[in-house]
Amino acid sequence: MKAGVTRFFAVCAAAGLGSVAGCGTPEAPLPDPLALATAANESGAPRTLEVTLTAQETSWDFGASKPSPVWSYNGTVPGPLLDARVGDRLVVHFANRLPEATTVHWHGLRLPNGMDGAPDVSGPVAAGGTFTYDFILKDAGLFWFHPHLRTDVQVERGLTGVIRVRGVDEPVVGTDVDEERVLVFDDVRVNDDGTFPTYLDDNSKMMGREGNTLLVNGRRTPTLSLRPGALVRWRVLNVANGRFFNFHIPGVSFHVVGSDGGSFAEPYDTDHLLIAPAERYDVYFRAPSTPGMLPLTSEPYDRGHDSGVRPPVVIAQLNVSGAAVTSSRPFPNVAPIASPIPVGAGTPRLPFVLAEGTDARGEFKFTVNGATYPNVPTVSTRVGEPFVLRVENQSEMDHPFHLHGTFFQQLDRDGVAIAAGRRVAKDTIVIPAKATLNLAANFDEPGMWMYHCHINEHSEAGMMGMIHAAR
Ligand SMILES: [Cu+2]
Repeated sequence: MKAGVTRFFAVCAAAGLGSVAGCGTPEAPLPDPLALATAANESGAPRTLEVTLTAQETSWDFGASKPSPVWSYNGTVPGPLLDARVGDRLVVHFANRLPEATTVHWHGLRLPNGMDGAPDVSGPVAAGGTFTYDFILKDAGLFWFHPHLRTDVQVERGLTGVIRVRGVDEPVVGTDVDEERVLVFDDVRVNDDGTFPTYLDDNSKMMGREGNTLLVNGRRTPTLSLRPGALVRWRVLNVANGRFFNFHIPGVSFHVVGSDGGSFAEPYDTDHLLIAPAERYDVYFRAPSTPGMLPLTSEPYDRGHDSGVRPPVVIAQLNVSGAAVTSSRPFPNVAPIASPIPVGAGTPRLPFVLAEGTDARGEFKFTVNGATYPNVPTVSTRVGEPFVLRVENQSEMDHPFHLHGTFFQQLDRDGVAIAAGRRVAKDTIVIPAKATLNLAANFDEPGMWMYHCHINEHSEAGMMGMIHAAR
């Protein structure tokens, strides 16, 4: 945007005079402050998205007295939205201009093992180094990318981005829904002068660091405009290190149609939507029919160690205004993407026990099967052969469990079966404190696939391991 245009928007937008006479031209609408950056497609080939992605130091305004020294992909927090269709080829020319090594992990995508960005599989990308990621987007859904090295620090500093892979029968804005947004929820902890604290307190080490600044698409407590009565689709993603969001809008019910890489055969309605770090949800709701301001809050949720004893926090304001929508579109029909993974008496069961404790020096440690990564014994399975991950959480707090390279489907919790219509292709799921979940999975690519808690402080403190999928 040119400087003159910027000044026009600054003056007229601040005065609330968007298009009022006397505020001059241009005719262009005000820029959407929540629009995600995009990356230019460098390919002319059909069904190919080819982009350059550069991890670099940038400054970004989180609302502190000074901008923060973030690490970003292509200069924005979050990084660019990569928009593609299922079956497309994605080529990413990655350059690391950070002062330390990193990788790019493509969270939730099924891809060849060497493209997964796991540093112990394909090696880190050194400071100043480059790597080209190149693979086919096999599944529709909302996915994301982030480093898989010093994840607690590198993700916190701003290295996140979104991949939206559209399916063949996606609802169309203007025909099936009135509007659609991709919303990236995050929190960062910044000092008054915008710098990042270097010291991590004990509570952050134990619970995962929660920030003092809540962000939607990189903006602090923004205002989102909605037309009265509009049918809205939100595709939401939580990229926070440790915070669980428990969304609530007064008087609004969320119609939940999908999560991670799948759709529910039986969508459900809820007025509270819990989303743990790294999860995604695909939800619809109808905006209130009367104009006004509504808060989007995160309501208390106890994820262990008395973490639910605190007031709600406001994440954003919803400004319901403008011409009312009278079309009263119904919620779209969404076909389930995944079919059930067959599980029988002979299906192999792989046990994973999650626990917390302290090491000999008194530091917190988070273990899988009694060990911390990289000392957790690798377990083995075979490509194309369904297996069941039996994940038992012996600790006093929830852990969002993430598996690379494929999806899983939750079969039960503590022996109580999940209804078939509520099984969905997930890559990240909350294992509640003291609970046991059975998850059916099946790799279609060979290799060493990581699994870990997606509270980044926990995976860095040991709650991580590998599954070997042999041919
Ligand atoms: Cu954890």
